[in-house]
Amino acid sequence: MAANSKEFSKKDLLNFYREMLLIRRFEEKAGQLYGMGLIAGFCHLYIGQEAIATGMHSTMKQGDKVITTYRDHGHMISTGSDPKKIMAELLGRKDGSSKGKGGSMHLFDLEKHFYGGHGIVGASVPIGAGLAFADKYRGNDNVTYCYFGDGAAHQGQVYESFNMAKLWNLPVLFIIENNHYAMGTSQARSSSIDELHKRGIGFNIPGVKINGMDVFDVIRDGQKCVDFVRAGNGPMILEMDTYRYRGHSMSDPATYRSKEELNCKKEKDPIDSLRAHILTSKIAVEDEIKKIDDAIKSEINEIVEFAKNSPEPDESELMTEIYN
Ligand SMILES: Cc1ncc(C[n+]2csc(CCOP(=O)(O)OP(=O)(O)O)c2C)c(N)n1
Ligand SMILES: [Mg+2]
Repeated sequence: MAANSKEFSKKDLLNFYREMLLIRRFEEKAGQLYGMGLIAGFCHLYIGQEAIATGMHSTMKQGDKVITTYRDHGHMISTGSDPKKIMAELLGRKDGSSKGKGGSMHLFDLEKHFYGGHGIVGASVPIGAGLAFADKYRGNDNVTYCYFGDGAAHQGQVYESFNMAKLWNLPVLFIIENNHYAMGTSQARSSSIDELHKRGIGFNIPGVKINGMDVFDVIRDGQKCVDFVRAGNGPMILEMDTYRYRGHSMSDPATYRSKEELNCKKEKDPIDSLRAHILTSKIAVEDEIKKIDDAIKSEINEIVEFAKNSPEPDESELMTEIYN
């Protein structure tokens, strides 16, 4: 793990571990519930990418905004939004964060400044630039954390947004979660360059590549970018080098990549590495880690019970809050 882990207190380290594990277990449970037919429609898991949401979240201050893609459960959990409401949303229940009418891809929590959950590839980028414009217009120093994937990084609307974001020096972090696949298409087959953080050169937007599998690297390098953007220097591009351990969505057996590749990436599991670091550096003992693991197991059970016990939305809600 990165050397700067020493800068954090034991409490911080255990909190990073707790949050990443909560996201992991939440996602594993969502996968199971999908298999049991309790979740319908699309569902994209964040397993493998947890260090990014957790690490970047730790650099946020009150009023900062988050917007992301359909792979959104982990980002919303990391804003401190109630996971019970998120699970209820996945199950299409009344107590879900979008009243059970949005589902996995359309999570939302205004109170936590979480602006979705967007199913259209690339759509989080112009909307994210718009959120940053609003903060600049209001004259505060908040920053928008705008997430999208390596596949989305080829979308035209991304570059229109880059141009405006730099022209107006908007306080936005364009965070590319490069998990190296866009559905089944590898980055190598679809991108003219390897280094997506360089995609801002033509717009005069600086970019950096960050190891997205190590929460300390994400925090250390991410914080520098946040400071730069918060100080009024305009947007930055953060390319997070990461990997998703499951298929693109629930219907994807992921046959386009080899077992060797997957196993090699699993050796860098961000949660396993953090756990190993905590133990080998004697920050905590096995027993303390086990207590956290057990507490999360119980929390997940409560989350699922809450979601299952929530009723389906009333029929009278069928035509409310929708475009028609
Ligand atoms: C405009 C648009 N085109 C195509 C799709 C279908 N689609 C859904 S996800 C996806 C791949 C996106 O990959 P990436 O941006 O790398 O994100 P990841 O799923 O890896 O997180 C595609 C092509 C879509 N939802 N929207
Ligand atoms: Mg991808």
